Amino acid sequence: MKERLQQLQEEALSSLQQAADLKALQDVRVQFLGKKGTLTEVMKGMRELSAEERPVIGSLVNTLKDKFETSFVARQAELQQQAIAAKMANEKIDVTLPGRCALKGSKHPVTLVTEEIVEIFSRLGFAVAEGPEIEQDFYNFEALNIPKDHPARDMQDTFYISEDLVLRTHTSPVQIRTMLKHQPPVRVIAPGTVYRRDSDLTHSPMFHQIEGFLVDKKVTFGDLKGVLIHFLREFFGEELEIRFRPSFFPFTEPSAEVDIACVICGGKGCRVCGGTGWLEILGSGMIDPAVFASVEYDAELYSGFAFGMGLERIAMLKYGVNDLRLFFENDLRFLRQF
Ligand code: 2NL
Repeated sequence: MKERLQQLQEEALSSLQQAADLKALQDVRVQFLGKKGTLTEVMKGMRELSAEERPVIGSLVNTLKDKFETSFVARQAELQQQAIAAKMANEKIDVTLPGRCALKGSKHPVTLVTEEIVEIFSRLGFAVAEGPEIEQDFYNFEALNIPKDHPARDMQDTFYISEDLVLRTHTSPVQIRTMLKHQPPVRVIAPGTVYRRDSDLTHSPMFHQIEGFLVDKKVTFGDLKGVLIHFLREFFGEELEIRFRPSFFPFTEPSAEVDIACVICGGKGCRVCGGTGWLEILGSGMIDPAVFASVEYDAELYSGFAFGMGLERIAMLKYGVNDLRLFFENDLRFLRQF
């Protein structure tokens, strides 16, 4: 029996050493100490031993169990260490690797020109005003001296929501609202989205505009010219050539359109300016007394000028973009260039 125990000890301890992982280690334990384990089987034979032999063998069995237990715990710790080490190696992060670059947005070219124009007029004391894109007929048309039978009111140009509601066709209604709320002197610039029933290569049904106006005592056409020339030279460059050309708008009298020397050819004549050397850049004029009447300003006491321009057109000229549709497609290859 002693020899059998000695042999069993060698087998068990060597099995523990050979267990390759924690699961195999548990199996060794069951094989050795379990209900049908090898040691358990050997101990059953103790019943046949004599009274002198039994305590000796019993003591040997206990020693063997202790040795097994010590060995088991040691091997278990070793395998646990190995498992952790393997996991760490597997999940290792190289913190010195360069990070993935965060995608950085850029401002839309129409936003950029809006901000630059607002900045120039802010320096002249103009405040920024905003208003609703869904407008009442009164603010969008009636108060601006655009009578019911005027072509600008035609179903072809305006998105009607109801008999009385439209998508604003310009940002002038913002200025009407401003005049109804504030007495002169007022200087306001109104950038925003506007809508017209027009869609082809050079027209989008949704586009952007900036309008401005100034009302005070003794405002003259000279003030209009001075402010607009200053703005255009700040925006396009000090040397820019500018001309004022008589025009007509229902809400201004007299009215003028402003041309600048073609930014592409410098005035020589090219495809962009249609060979004329000039580019139409904005519309303007002295606010019509009929507009003052609708906001109850005293036209005998006050005068003022107003102007408006399309922002997509300005952005195209400033950045040399030759296709209006690029502004609305949101192609990142285009937008990332700004
Ligand atoms: C253009 C021409 C213009 C105005 C807009 C205006 C506003 C009020 C009263 C009088 Cl509240 N006028 N705005 C005046 C002249 C021209 O815009 O070509 N826009 C793209």
